[in-house]
Amino acid sequence: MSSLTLVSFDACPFVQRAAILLQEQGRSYEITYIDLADKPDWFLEISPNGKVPVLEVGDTPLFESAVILEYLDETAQHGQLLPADPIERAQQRMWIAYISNIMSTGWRLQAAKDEETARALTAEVRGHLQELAKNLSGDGPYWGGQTFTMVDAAIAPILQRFTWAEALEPSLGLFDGLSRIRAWTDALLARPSTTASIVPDLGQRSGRMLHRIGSWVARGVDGST
Ligand SMILES: N[C@@H](CCC(=O)N[C@@H](CS)C(=O)NCC(=O)O)C(=O)O
Repeated sequence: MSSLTLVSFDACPFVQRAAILLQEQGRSYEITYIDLADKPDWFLEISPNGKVPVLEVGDTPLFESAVILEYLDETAQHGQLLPADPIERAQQRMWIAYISNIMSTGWRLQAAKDEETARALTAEVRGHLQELAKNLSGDGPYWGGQTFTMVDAAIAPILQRFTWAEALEPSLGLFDGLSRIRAWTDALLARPSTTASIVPDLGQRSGRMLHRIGSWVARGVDGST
């Protein structure tokens, strides 16, 4: 089996998707952290978009988090997450693509520099969460019911960031009236794979980083440390 190295920026939710799946699979892997503000040449050679994550499988670099998730699933020793049925597989892929769009909107919300923009983006995010709620399995706590799925691995990082944003600015009401999404979030954040997929204190560190870039949501954070 080839060695696995995840090229990471510690605050990146797209990297975290891959880390969650690696943790769920119990696979051993290395992490190499890079500074996105000063990307090393070796990284730009293996990442055409200049983005993390990259998963190095031996000497072969793979980029795009959703593709990395599928590679990891296809090479799992046991317990593949994507279903065998082609329609069900396609459905999980389509919701993962939908969630990737929410991640982009979610980042713009966290980084928004004024209240009006932050609230408009919150409304947009909440619309997407309502759409997801309509499609959540009835018997929870996960996307498909009792069993953790690829969709769960793909969404946990952004739901975690929404809880951090909500803690910084409760008036956003990101989860208001969305009890099923909140219960799903709680179940995902309680999984050891989610805890192990990030560096300790990432919530506080993200708050400080957002403060330093002028985020309205994080305006009250002490960004000095
Ligand atoms: N579609 C990509 C998005 C990855 C992405 O946006 N990564 C960000 C960090 S969270 C990045 O590397 N940004 C660096 C840049 O754009 O210069 C994926 O799913 O892997």
